[in-house]
Amino acid sequence: MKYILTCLLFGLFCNAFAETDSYKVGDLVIETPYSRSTPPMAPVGGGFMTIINNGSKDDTLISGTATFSEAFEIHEMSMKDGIMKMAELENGLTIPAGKTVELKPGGYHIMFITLSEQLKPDERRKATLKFKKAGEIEVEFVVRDILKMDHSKMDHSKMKHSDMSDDKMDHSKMKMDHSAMEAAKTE
Ligand SMILES: [Cu+2]
Repeated sequence: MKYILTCLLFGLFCNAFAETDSYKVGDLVIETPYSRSTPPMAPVGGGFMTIINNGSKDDTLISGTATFSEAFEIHEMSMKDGIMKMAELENGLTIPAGKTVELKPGGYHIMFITLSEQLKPDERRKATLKFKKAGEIEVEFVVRDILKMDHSKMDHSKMKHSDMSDDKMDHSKMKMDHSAMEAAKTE
């Protein structure tokens, strides 16, 4: 009864909780793959998930393919000297033995480059993840409405907006994520 009441009070949280998707491949568990909705004609989209390695050996997310984009890249976003930078992880993303790695906005993420279709809220999009040891697995990315996202989890404190002026932005690397950033600005 308490649980139900809590759910009524925190409808949003419970809703997200109920949508947990979980996939297993080898010693890995992939939880809640999701993507952020994109505006029409946006060239790129971002993909996020949690990867748990229950094995005794490290594994690596080396590549993947998506049914809705030309390329699938593994990226890292980080703050360096007050500047947001995004770079492809050319050797893939290591999932250490016994550890959990989270792909989330502002950190590691999948970049779907040259989208062949718009990512609309609540739709699901298929993609295949390739791991060095565990092999391949097809997962579905649930598209979350970027306008309804939980901002408390996005850690805005680390995004210094004053530092994001055009002259300081590393355009060579940031260009690809502009669609997402523009969408965020309209909130
Ligand atoms: Cu990226």
